[in-house]
Amino acid sequence: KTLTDVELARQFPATFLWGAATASYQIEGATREDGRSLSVWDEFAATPGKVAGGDTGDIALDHYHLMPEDVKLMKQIGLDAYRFSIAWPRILPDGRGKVNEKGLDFYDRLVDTLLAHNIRPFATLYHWDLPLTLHQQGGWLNRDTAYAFADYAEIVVKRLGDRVADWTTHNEPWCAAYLGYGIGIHAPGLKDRQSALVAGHHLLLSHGLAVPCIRAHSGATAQVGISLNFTPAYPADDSPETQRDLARYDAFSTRWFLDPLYRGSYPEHLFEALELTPPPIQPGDMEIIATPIEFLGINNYSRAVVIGQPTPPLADQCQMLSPVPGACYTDMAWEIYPQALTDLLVRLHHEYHVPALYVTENGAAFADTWNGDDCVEDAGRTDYLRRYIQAGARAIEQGAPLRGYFTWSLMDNFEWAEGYSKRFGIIYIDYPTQRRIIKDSGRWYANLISDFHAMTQQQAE
Ligand code: GBH
Repeated sequence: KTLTDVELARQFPATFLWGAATASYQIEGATREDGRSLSVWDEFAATPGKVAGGDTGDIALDHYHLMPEDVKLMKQIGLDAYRFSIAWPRILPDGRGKVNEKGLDFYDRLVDTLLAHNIRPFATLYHWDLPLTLHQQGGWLNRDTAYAFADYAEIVVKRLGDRVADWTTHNEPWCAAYLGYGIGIHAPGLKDRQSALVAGHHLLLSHGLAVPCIRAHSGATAQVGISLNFTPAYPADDSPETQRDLARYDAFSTRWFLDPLYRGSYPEHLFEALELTPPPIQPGDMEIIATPIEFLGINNYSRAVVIGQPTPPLADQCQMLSPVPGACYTDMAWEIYPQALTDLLVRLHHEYHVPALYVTENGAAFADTWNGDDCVEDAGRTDYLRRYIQAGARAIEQGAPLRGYFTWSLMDNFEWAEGYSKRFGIIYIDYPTQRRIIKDSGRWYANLISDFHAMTQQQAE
């Protein structure tokens, strides 16, 4: 049953945080300004055939210059928190060594502007824009990159840690490893499945190495986490083949990164199921990776439906049912299935005992159009958000420690290999003029947040 917005707001505890998320390369532009060096995504996007329409992040939404206006929009929507990422090549043009103060200055201004508007900053240290110089030294295939990342984390936290309490090391290392090194649809565009395992291990190691650096240089309240992408898998039927393939797919898509972080080991049989050899794990690595963290970030958009095969397929090549008869899809052809978010949060609570969870990304791409006035109708997105937020409430009811929700995304942006063709924002961007228009879904979200605050205010009185 659908709740009214006030009823929906009432499902959440008073301390719940409502936010929106973005990432540096997807919004900032100004890729050659103030000492920023290039990242693997600058090079990838400049390579013909890699990104739809030949789009690049060169200008993007020009957030680097329009940041104050964008923070005002966040305030207008009433966000409690804003999740953004920091571009490593702005801070360390060579990936390590000499610090570029102007790069740090930008995030310093962003954080101060957020705090002046009473918006809590959630900073992500890595959302895929690896400095090109590090890539030329092997990138995530080189173990040294993990140590360079910990040094970079320390530099950033030393500068912002007096004002930023909430830190995420990585965004979706699964994507960085598998899409970037395994199948090459993301930067740096390598197509070698074995390399994906190596990159994945070094990404995990870099996370574990960075955690104590962040704590050491941040205020006493530092909350450190990581964001993983989850596409929960369901069986298409109840055959034993389907059960078997489902378990293989789950190990690859969900547990590859989750198990090392929370159980200190890779899923049993993962490497056999991929027909690959284990990555180079040195003594002590798994302990470093499993260093306790304060929260887990959940990025969830959709689900997968697995159909078993007569002979077991490679774990990353399981057969999916698509389209699911009767199901609804977004513009990314991702199925809308809010129950998967409830199931996932409850599973992480029961099976992994994660002490705190945030939804760090959830949202929908739709082909929005703007006809020149001050509104954009996107009823499909509002409906999507309402249903997924309600799914979050159901997980809380079942005991999941969900502390906040960040929608993806604050604004339409550079959707990686899809370029600007896919719009995820609750704010519309008219790219030729850089005009921002709050969509109907953004107005709806603003109302939900204000209903929520009216309720908590009342409870306090
Ligand atoms: C996130 O990636 C990113 O963090 C963010 O930057 C991006 O803009 C946003 O989501 C929207 O894409 O291929 O049907 O099996 C999400 C990437 C999406 C990767 C789901 C795995 C599996 C769906 N993930 N995808 S499917």
